[in-house]
Amino acid sequence: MDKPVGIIMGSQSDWSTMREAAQILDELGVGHEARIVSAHRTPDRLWEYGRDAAARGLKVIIAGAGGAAHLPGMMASKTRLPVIGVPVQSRALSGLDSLYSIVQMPRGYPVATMAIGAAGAANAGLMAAGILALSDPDLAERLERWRAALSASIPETPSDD
Ligand code: RP5
Repeated sequence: MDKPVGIIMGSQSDWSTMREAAQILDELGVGHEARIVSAHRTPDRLWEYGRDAAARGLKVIIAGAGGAAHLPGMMASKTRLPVIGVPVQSRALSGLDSLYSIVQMPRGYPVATMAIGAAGAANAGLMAAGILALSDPDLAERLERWRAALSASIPETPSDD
């Protein structure tokens, strides 16, 4: 299977959040790879990943980090591929630091920033699938079915259980 989506994160500790993106992509049959690429701890790895991403066939990058979360923005500065940023919930400031670090990019280098934490990571997977579905009718149909199933799973009345 092709792997058009790269999921990168600043630390092993981010994986419990970022695997939500991987799970959604699995459900939708979208190939992906996952790598630990830290803006601060492995800057050379970040540089090489961004330099080679498009040539390797990646189409979208999902980047998650917490705290001083510079990974998504730095990756956006290194590749023209769309970068979706996930602010990982941090221990000290509950992810507000991550959100602010990711969302306020300077003009010219956008990062599509999701919500803090697991919901943001899952939505990053859906956003990546939506981008790829623009040029993949089969994936578009799978995404439509996924959305319809979620909608159908929501009860119309609340339960006391
Ligand atoms: C960031 O620092 C990572 O993205 C992670 O969210 C946070 C904490 O990393 P660890 O100390 O758990 O490795 O670089």
